[in-house]
Amino acid sequence: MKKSLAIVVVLAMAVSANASVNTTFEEVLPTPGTVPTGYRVWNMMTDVDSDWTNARLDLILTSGTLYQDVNGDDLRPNPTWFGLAPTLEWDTFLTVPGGYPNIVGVADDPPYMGDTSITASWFDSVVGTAGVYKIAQITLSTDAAGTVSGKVYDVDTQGDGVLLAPGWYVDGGAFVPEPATLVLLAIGGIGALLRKRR
Ligand SMILES: [Ca+2]
Ligand SMILES: [Ca+2]
Repeated sequence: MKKSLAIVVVLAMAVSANASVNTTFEEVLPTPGTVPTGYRVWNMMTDVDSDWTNARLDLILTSGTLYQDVNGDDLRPNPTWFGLAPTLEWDTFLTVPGGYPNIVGVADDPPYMGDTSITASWFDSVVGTAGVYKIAQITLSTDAAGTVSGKVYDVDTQGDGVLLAPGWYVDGGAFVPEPATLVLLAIGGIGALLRKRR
């Protein structure tokens, strides 16, 4: 038990060493009836402690689809259009900390925002500050499953970037943390129990 606790401490230190960029996927719970039937909406959120610069995301679905609105494109839509095209609000898109209409560039091999995959790098040209920012909206069908990888960069992590950590995958139309993360969370719970018993 002591040995496994020591390993946990080492793991926790390794995680905190990379803590300047922390990226999570948070479900948006829209008013029922407003989101296209059979889909779940997620925000990709990044917590940076310096100017956000760019991100890379590779999301490959093996089943299900991404929702790409007929009136949308790869980038965040203009909210003034939502009155005319309400489902546009739930499009899958990339964005930047400044939100609409900040300049965002999309690059890579090739930039691709499709019905079953995202393989894209994106960036802004704005010098921002530390904070928690939405950098993508990803709308998944409830039968979506697949793999997720990527990196997020701020000024402090240029050159290396920070891997999406915890790791994530897609199942049941949801972003799910990798099992290794669940183990850490469980061990945190055990720690709390041990403290209580003292
Ligand atoms: Ca920036
Ligand atoms: Ca789209």
